[in-house]
Amino acid sequence: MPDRPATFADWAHIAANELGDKDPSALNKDYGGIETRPAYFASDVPADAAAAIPGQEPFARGVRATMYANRPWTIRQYAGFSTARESNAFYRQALSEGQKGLSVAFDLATHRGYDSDHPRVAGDVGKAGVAIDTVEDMKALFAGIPLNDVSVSMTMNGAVLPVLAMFIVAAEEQGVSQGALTGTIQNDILKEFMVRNTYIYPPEPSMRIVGDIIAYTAERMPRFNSVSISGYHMHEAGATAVQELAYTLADGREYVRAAMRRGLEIDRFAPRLSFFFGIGMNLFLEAAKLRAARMLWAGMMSELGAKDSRSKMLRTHCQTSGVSLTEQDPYNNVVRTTLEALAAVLGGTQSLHTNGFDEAIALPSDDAARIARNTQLILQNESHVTDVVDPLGGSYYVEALTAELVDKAQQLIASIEAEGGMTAAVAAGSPKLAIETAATLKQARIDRGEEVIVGVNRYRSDAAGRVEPRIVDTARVRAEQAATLEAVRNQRNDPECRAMLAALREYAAMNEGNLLEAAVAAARARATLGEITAALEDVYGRHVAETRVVKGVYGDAYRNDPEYAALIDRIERFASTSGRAPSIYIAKLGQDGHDRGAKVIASAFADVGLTVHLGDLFETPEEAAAQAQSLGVDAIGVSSLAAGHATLVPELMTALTERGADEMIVVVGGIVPQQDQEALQDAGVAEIFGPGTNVLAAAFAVLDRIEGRRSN
Ligand code: 2CP
Repeated sequence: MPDRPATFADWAHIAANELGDKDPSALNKDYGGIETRPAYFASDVPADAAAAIPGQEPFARGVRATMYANRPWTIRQYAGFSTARESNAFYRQALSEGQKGLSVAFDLATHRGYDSDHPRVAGDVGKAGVAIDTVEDMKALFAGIPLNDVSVSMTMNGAVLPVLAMFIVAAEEQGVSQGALTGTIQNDILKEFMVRNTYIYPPEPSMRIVGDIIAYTAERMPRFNSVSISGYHMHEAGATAVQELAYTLADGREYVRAAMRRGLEIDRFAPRLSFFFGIGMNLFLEAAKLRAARMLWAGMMSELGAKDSRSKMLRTHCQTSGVSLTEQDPYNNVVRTTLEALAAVLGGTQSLHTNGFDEAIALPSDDAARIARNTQLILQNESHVTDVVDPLGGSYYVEALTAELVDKAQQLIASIEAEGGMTAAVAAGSPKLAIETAATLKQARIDRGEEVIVGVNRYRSDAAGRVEPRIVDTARVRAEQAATLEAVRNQRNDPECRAMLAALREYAAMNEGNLLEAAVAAARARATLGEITAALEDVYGRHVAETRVVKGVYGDAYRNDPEYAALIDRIERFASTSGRAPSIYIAKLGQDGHDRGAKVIASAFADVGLTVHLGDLFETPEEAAAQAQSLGVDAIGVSSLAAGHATLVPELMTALTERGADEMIVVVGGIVPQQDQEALQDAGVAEIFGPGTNVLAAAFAVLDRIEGRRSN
């Protein structure tokens, strides 16, 4: 028997035989500021890890002593599309097939507080979620689903007041009191300003709304989770694990402080704060991330004065990563999702969504949704991963990784604190820029093949299967919603409804009362989602984000690359013959706030020498056409992730023609299903760049088009 535990040096000595001249550090990996070695030993495990017990602070090994051995995680699939009636049928089917909780996806118009008949949302209704305009829609959404029994999560941030109010009223009219409701509202506005972009009001009044909801639910809805503090969207926007941890927990601290400032006692509301993380393909890193998150939160809450152990428990939902899914060879996504789900489970999640394999293209089809759900059922019922609590506990590597993540995240959290906390950092834009830098760097690594994606930048197959995505007919959904809206407006007691909206406006203007309480009264009087939102908009205004683009990151990653040099050279030649660089206007149309793709393209195109103008979010086609024309650009690049392109891009082409600007080249990048591609090409779109497109290749193609037009 050896007389002491092995060390890395012992291993390096043995490994030298296999490494030849190579130093062992050549096998190290960098996971966004976390450097791993190829082997770990007992000496790498911090002393406190050996003493950790599941269910005990700081909860590295899980928030419950028995975890899945006693109760498995909740299978909670995020879903919703087109009308409330169709989504309701989908939910009922899912519950009958083994799903345990509901998670509602709202459409883009609802997120941004517009009724379905508002002119700004022509391309957005029923896209990426279900359209909800009134209490009648909410009642239809949950018809036949007992709300005192099934827990319901609602992903809503901007229009959180009307949506939660309508949920409360719909339950009340189903005979379920608000005190009996179980579930979660996302209500995490800070990350909206950072990455997700479905904000409505400016940060300060938005934080008041979060506080009002925390206060209201703490008093009247004790089983309801008041915030789902979300790192998922940061993960999807390209954040490193350390960034996701630090920014999410710093957001959490900000909400706690906001609630405490208004006089709430921490242990009254903190047990009902919950979390939400994204889970990508780095299996052990992602599992360690959840362990680290729990340790960080327990420490943070103790510092803030929490005494109740439940206040210090980080309970979380997880979702497998949408951006890890590929349009190419889509059945590979089943494998990816399974691995990510395993990471979430090994990390100790409370609730989980697994993506459908066709979600890189559109909303999941029935088949994809069933397989996604079955992935979790198989993990729970066949894999035996639920039998033992925290099976990774004590792994030299995972324990060391957990400690390293805690350490690095703490450093970043301290730097946010030095900036004045997360609200100040968000206002200054530093976390957003840091995430965009990480995303651009990652894109460059993928484009250069340093990060392998099977079926995309390596091992491509011509035999790869195709999928038939679910298509939502926006025009039909919009017409149905408009009819219901009209009926509700005709049947309600108008003076009463107006009085309730006036009271809501008054609460906001005078900074008194509870806005959720006033919104519930307005919803009961059948005020619509758009009217409730507009009442507050009268007081608070609508937030317009400043658009900034990361510089130099893509270019630095490509230094000395011959293809990159050839592109730069070609652009320089263009500039010297034309007297100016080729130019492009990057547009986001409609209410789709996913701007990662637009930002990465804008940044990379600017680095290669194009003149790039990044448009504001949420433009109408007419607004984008006018902007592009006034800037005199050669091309418009539309970035589309939520399917509005089918309506909005043809409208853009018409607007350009009407303005006499139809020589402008239009390209579209993002998620464009095969079915839509032909229609867009017929409308005059020059190029369509799907997910996984190499950015340099896209730049060459755009340049070809611009130069081709000039030589014609
Ligand atoms: C749990 N329980 C147990 C055990 N484990 N009891 C005994 N032994 C155990 N081992 C109890 C809990 O205490 C709880 O009861 C009940 O069982 C349910 O467990 P839970 O762990 O609270 O699970 P949950 O009800 O599913 O809640 C999970 C979360 C919640 C994370 C706390 O916030 C949640 O469901 N979040 C989902 C968020 C979501 O769906 N987001 C969608 C994002 P008590 O309650 O009585 O204590 S969509 C994302 C898209 C991409 C977007 O944002 O755009």
